Amino acid sequence: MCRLVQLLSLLLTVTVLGPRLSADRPNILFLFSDDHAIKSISAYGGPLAEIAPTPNIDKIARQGALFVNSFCANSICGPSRATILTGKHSHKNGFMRNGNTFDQNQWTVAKTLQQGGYNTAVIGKWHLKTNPVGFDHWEIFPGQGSYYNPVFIQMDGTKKRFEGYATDLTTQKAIDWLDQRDESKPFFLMCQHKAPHRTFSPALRHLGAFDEVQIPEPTTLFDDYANRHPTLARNEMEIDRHFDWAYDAKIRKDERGELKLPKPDRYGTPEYNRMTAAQKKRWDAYFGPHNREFLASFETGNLSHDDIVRWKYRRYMRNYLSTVKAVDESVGRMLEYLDQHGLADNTIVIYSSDQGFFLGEHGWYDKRWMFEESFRMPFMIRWPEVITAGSKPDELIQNIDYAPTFLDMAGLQTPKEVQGKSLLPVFRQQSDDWRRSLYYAYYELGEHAVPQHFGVRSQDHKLIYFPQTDTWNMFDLKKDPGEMRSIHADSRYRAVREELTTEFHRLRQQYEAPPFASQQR
Ligand code: SGN
Ligand code: CA
Repeated sequence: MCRLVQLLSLLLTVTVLGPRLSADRPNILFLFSDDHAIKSISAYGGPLAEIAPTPNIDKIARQGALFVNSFCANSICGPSRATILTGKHSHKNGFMRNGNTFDQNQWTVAKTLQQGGYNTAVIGKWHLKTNPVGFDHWEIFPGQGSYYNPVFIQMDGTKKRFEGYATDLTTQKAIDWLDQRDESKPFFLMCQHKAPHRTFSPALRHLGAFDEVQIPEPTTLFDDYANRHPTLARNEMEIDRHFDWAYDAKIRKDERGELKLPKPDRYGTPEYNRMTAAQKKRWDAYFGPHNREFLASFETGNLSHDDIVRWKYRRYMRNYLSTVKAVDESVGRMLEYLDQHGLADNTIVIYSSDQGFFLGEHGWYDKRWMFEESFRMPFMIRWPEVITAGSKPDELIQNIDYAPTFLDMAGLQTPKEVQGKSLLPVFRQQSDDWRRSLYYAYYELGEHAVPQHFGVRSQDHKLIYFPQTDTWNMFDLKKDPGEMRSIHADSRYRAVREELTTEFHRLRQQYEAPPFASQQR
């Protein structure tokens, strides 16, 4: 009976209202950042909720849905972006590691949106080596891009350097494109920031924004890496052992006189070197006195090893949160633009980031791991017509789902080969048969010394396989949310282990994952 009513109402919609005119279809504004950990977004709650500078990003969550179980398929930049464009896991779209080259001949969501009548654009960080295809307009950073006075590649292939701060320039270019877009069509705009990626360089106006703020330390800042895979202890992403003094902590060699700081000090100061004399002056006016104060106390010899780690953690977080502040201001400007131009009702707004990031958990910065902090992606979406404001769906979603969702929202067909699922049933709270587990694959071989690993995550547990050593870790996410103890060998978890192992192999088959051996090169 219920089905009959649904069918009749569908028929009525199609016959009476006709297919939606292209100009009526919703615009899609995809606001995206690089390495934005959910912990640094107030709406996600947690220990930094009080200090995270995200009123505008939070607004999207408040007026739409905040996905509390959103994950990536491969926690690294290029692969996450390739997955978003193709709706497929890395082994299917061919972009498995940052060093790969995106095959722009393959199907992408942008191509179908463009062919389906959308005016399409991407501005900011792209990081896929080949130039964008499927976009009427694009203007992208080469590679990682820079925070200060960045270069943007133009559509004719030339490179232009613009004075200013990358987050602000990306926003302005997105707004300029909106101003001159083809208004007879709905738009799809990807506004993609460099921030808050390393080297965590704040805008000049935000220097010092967190000086008076108490930043809580994660309980695992001094993790000893016991009870888990041995490579955790061999990582190269520790605030203690790998956070560079000049590059990351912003104490240049020329500021130190004769003083020798403990290692590491491998890189220079590329962002500082890009600055104009006026920019350097303001930068130095802030960092100079703080650096002198730290160096003076270091010179006394009274700072313990842990004191120094804590100082570096605070410096890291102040800079990271300051770069987030500029991203949030950008989101605010974009939302304001929609309001001022009468676009807010018919524009779907999404905020996301290519993966998560460690903010001192396990003593780390960076990402790559299938651990929660780097595996999770922020995902929130505002769509007044369809999504209940303030909802917090807990379905397990992944970046393979973005492309089919965009197409479904636009009323366009998703090709069969796409591996993700449209989120529309979740938006409509009709997702009874939603997936119960996620597949993860990380293929890089060296940077930050994170090993290749593959895994499955259910609502409550996580199983990780390390092919190079043929070993496993497993975590009880409810009892051990910090993932500090592998329970893979614990006999009390035998049933869960068997179930998850079966699920892991089932997912690998479903997604047609290649054998591990072929990925070892
Ligand atoms: C750069 C960073 C790394 C970072 C990778 C990947 N070093 O190589 O710390 O892990 O990018 O980041 S840096 O010296 O260039 O900052 S990603 O977001 O592009 O995947
Ligand atoms: Ca990234």
